[in-house]
Amino acid sequence: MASDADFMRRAIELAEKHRGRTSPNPIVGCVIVDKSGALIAEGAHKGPGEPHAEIVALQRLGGRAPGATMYTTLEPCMHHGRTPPCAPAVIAAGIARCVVGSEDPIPGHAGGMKALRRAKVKVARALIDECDASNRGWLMWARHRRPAFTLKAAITLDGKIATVAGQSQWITGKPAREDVHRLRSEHDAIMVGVGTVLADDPRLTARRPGARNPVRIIIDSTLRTPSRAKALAKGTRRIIATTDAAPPQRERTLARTGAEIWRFPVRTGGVPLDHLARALAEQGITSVFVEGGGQIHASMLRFALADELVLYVAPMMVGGPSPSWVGGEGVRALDDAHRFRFIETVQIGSDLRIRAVRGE
Ligand code: AOF
Ligand code: ZN
Repeated sequence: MASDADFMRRAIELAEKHRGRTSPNPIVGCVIVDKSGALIAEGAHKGPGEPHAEIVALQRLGGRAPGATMYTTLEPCMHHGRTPPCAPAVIAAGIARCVVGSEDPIPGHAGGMKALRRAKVKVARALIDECDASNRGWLMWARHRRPAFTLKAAITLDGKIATVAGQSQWITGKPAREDVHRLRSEHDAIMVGVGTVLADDPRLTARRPGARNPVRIIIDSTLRTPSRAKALAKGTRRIIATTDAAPPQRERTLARTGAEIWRFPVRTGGVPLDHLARALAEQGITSVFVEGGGQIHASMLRFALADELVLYVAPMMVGGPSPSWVGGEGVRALDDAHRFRFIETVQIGSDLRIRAVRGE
């Protein structure tokens, strides 16, 4: 007999197929199981304006599923948004039991579980942590009105991103680099500092078959980005986040590339990343993949915006005073260290991928 967890795992799998394409909506999956324990319908949410996962699954059954159990990775909603509310449709279909993963944190959208109980639908929970993890970006955006940030770096065993002569291509092997392209396509935006643009001239695209390209963001407090930078090539939206200290002439030149120039008040330490995070959230950006360099990573830590780390570690060492992946002033006391908790280590080709989230 398959368990609640098994069916919820299938619902998460259905949701995952649409990762990177639903913002500013969550990814959501749903399965319906009849009284004999047979899976009779599946559904997933494809993006804004598209029907919610619960509705997709119910539609497969003509909107009727008397006595059945529904598994949904997110609490059925109670609001008229781009589409009608789900909880009343679940009740009307005759669902007897609804197993929910994440709670909906948006006031006005939530309340689905309560409405179901009131209508005598049994409500249970399963795989809450897994469902929450599947929508880390969206939950951060919904609760705190900022995107979730993932800091990425490809490093040597001694934590470096280049040799003393500045050589950095390539530290990690091809499989690890392909994995980066997958992660790029799963985030709403990619962000780098102008130092990285000047040093590597990255394209910041997700070069994978069928991949969707994220918004590109360059942090550049004085607008040193060359207008011919590859990261400014036409395609998806390009944002240069700068400060009032940047020369207006540079702004005019860069605006001609079609990039948006976002000016923020000058503060010590360059672009105020907390303001930027709020502004990005207002544009419906729920997840940002930060690819360095060391100054940006250091600032992300300082602004307490480093939610997750993805480090690709190559089995090599370069030694010497070459830069490590986090720059800045550094802390003096271990008590002031930024702490994380490992959530994964896997080998990809000959490299390791280490993932960690902010520790308590
Ligand atoms: C989704 N997909 O499968 C479920 C969602 O205005 P809308 O119609 O696009 O609704 C988006 C909100 O609906 C979303 O923020 C969340 O609170 C709720 N549930 N959303 O996009 C789904 N079940
Ligand atoms: Zn809904």
